[in-house]
Amino acid sequence: MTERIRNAALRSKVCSAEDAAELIKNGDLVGASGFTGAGYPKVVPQALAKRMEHAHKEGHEYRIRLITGASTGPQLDGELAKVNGISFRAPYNSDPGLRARFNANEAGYFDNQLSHVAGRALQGEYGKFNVALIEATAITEDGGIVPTSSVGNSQAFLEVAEKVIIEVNEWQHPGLEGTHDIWHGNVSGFPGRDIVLITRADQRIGDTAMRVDTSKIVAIVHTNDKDRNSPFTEPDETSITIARHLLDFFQHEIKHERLPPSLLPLQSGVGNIPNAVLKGLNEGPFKGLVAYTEVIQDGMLDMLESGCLSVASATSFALSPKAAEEINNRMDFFRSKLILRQQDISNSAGIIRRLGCIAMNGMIEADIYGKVNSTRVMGSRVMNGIGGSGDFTRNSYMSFFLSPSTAKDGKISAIVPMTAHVDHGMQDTQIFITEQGIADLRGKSPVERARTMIAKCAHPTYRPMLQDYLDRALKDSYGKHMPHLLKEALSWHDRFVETGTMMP
Ligand code: 0RQ
Repeated sequence: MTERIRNAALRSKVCSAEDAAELIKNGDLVGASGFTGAGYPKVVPQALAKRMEHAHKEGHEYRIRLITGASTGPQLDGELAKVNGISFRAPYNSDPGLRARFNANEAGYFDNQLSHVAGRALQGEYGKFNVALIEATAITEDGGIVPTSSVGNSQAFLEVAEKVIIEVNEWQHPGLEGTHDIWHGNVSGFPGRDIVLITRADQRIGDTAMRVDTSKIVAIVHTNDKDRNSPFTEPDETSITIARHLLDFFQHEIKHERLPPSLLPLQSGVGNIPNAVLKGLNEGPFKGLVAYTEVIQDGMLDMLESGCLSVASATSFALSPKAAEEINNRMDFFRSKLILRQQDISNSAGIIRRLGCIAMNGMIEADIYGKVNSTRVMGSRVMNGIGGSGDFTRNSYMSFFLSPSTAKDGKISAIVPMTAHVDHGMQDTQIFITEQGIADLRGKSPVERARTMIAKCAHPTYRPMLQDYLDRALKDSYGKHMPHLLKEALSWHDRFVETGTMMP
């Protein structure tokens, strides 16, 4: 513990998780570390959940408002959801138990764009932060807080919170110290933000630790508990086909000099399709690639290993248990090639535009004109949240949505007449890829976009239905610029809710 808490004065703050949890009161606004199942506090939330359960049994309200970097893990979102201990949550969640609470309207939720959260916290949008609950690898001699496997919004929470509770987690490799790049300029405060001078993905501009007024630290808890680390799933046939289309498209763009041979800084979501894309990139002819993204996943480690990728800049890891072990065993090799930044820097619109990133994200559904719903199934049931897909889709040099053309064994078409919710307007979207093909919508009018989307991306089962909709809309729509039959546009969703399939 002495090695991990190097500031002698702060050692007097060490206490049990139960004692630390007692400092979090009913109604408190808590800013916690954590992003895609990495670097979130683990033992204090579990102790807090027990206190909440007890209070609820006694008939007392005991719930918090919780803001994080992005998704956390079962020890935080999962445990608090079980006891209905979260009254409001932002900006991203993937815990199934908490999702069920949102969808039953038993907990409030708002999925901010991930780059906005630190700024919104500083502006007071969420209210006054009572507590920052932050996981750390170590506390330095001068009181610097070294993050763990994610940075997220922790620096902003340390600034705005009245009280700070730190979990020093010995499961996190001590060699993580040095991978972080924490910039102490005015990133998201207002007015007069500083220019964040990142002009290359591999550039370090900051410090390796976060700063806090140490008099605010009220508790330090020792932990030894692992990150969520979801198992890696091998890409299936659909994902491999989608990845192959994308890699062919890259070659085509290079041939037409719209992309350089080393491509551009890559942003990639997590899951089966990104896994297949990263595997394909690693096996393909591309060399000297860099990633400027939110999360570093297994495939990126393989690319660093082979030399295909020279650096991965993100705000978090999102690794399988096997890859987490690999990184721990070979920290010396990986350390110089990984940079973890605050999420208002990893997802900064200005930097994404300056670097000219390539954005690759998944979606729930797109409509024939290329509007995208990333978050709400049938317009009303939230899945995860917009995450960083908005930050990267709007600001990248080139942006892709990659998705199977159907969901739920073909009962749902991912290409619909009109999306039941919109996260990305058609002015922000460019290229769509399904296992059926590539719809390059750049430079096209709405009607041309619709014809291309239907022909290239829709599943053959739904293609004639979409074509029929467009043909009739072209005849009967109020306006013929972006034709719609308003009474029918959402009927596919309605039919699914009524009958369990979009097929008539
Ligand atoms: O549901 O789990 O019940 O089977 O959505 O779908 O096909 O496994 O795909 O894991 O890539 O997720 C949009 C959710 C896709 C994700 C989304 C159902 C499907 C399944 C998952 P089940 P798949 P993925 C980087 C960028 C927003 C945030 C983002 C996401 C489940 O990509 O959350 O991009 N994106 N962040 O059955 C009904 C449809 C459906 C559908 C899929 N049309 N209708 N259900 N599903 N399409 C990371 C961060 O920002 C942190």
